[in-house]
Amino acid sequence: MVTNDYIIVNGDGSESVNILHKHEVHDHQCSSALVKHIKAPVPLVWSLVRRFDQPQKYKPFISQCIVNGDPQIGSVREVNVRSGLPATTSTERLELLDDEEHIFSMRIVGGDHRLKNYSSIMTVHPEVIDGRPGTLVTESFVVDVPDGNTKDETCFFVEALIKCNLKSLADVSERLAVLDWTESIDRI
Ligand code: A8S
Repeated sequence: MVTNDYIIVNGDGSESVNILHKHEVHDHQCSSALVKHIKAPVPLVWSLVRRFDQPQKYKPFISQCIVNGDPQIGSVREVNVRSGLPATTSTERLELLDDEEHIFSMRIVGGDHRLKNYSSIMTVHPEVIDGRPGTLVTESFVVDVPDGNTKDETCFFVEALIKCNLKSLADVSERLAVLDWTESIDRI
């Protein structure tokens, strides 16, 4: 068993290992972490990330999502995936939602796709970008390597999906940040 050490570079340039992104990784599993710098403040980015019931607000491959009742730890969502991917549905459980520390974690518990025992964690940290409030988002995951695939193939596939999600999260957040900014100009 190995662990996936993930180093985060803090805004002041110092480095610290973020233990949240250390996963237990077994032999038949793969794991990695991705980061995205977003030119929008933490409250705005977090307001999108925290919505367990609305992943389609920023995830481009999701067409619909249904949660029964108010989302809370242990809630399960049924997600419909857009056509063109090797999947149509996914059943996902909310594992952790911390509004103070800005931590979101989910686990995939079913669906007609090949990602078994997938779990992921996202953390959202403030940083300064071009002298303005920005956000550093880190997302890491662990998943079983499906029969017939290699670790590298599995990592490449999942990383590609997460990169799309993080790019879209940045686009949506940055668009909303500009809207807020122009609205405040209108009020002057
Ligand atoms: C997420 C992360 C992932 C989602 C994957 C990796 C998925 O929704 C898609 C294609 C698949 O083959 C698997 O945070 C699955 O959403 C887009 C249906 C789970």
